Amino acid sequence: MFTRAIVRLPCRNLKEGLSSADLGIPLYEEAFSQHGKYISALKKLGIDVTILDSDEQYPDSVFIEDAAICDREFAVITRPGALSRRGETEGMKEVLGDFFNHIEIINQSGTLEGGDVMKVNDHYYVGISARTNHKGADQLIRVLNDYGLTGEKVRLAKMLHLKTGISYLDNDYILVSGELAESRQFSKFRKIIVDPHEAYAANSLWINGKVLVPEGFNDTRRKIEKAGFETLTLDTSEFRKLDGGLSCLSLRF
Ligand code: CIR
Repeated sequence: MFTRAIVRLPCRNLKEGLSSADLGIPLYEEAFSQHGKYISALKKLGIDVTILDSDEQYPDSVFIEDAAICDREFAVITRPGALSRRGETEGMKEVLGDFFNHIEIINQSGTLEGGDVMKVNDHYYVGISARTNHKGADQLIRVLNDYGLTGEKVRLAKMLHLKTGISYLDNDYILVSGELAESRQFSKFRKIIVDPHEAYAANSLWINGKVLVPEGFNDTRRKIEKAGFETLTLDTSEFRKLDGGLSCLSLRF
């Protein structure tokens, strides 16, 4: 169960964010409204949401998930692999200091983005991607070990982040697409396979018994419901234009 989340408001400069989506330029007003509905949904699920001011310096800063990893006892400040995003972690120490006594840091020359980090019970999967390198992943796994947790690396060929293609729901279910669907590393899980035409919905978000699913991906939503989960849909179309999904928009703990 999660009790808290931290989000950062989208900035007007959002249109300058990194993208490979080819879905057009995100509209600030629309993005702001979608973000507001995301916050409301979290609150309805019992989450106490801390809302950080927007940061015009960093167009992608709304995707706050990439700037930190939050566990129960400790948080880790990442070191984004995307140079335009590296400064997003400035100030995170103060923000996280309100909630955590232990704050760890990923150091040079490791890189790590939170989108590459998926927790399943006491074990973490860490994607090796264009954004997260072996040194960053190894540093994180050492930190996890220090706190009695474990981690393993997952090599990614095409995906932006690990959680672009996989989400752990609950009860041993993973939602998975593309290159990860056949991976032996996830063979022990019960799988909900996301069809290629709905690949974006592989980034769905389990929160306190419900699964948030991006709007417009009905095949995937139905599959999740068939597996016994209640769903709630949210429009994230403006964030999708920047390759961002539901998990990217918050830190949850
Ligand atoms: C980026 O390319 O870094 C952003 N435009 C999207 C980040 C999405 N974050 C995530 O999947 N955790």
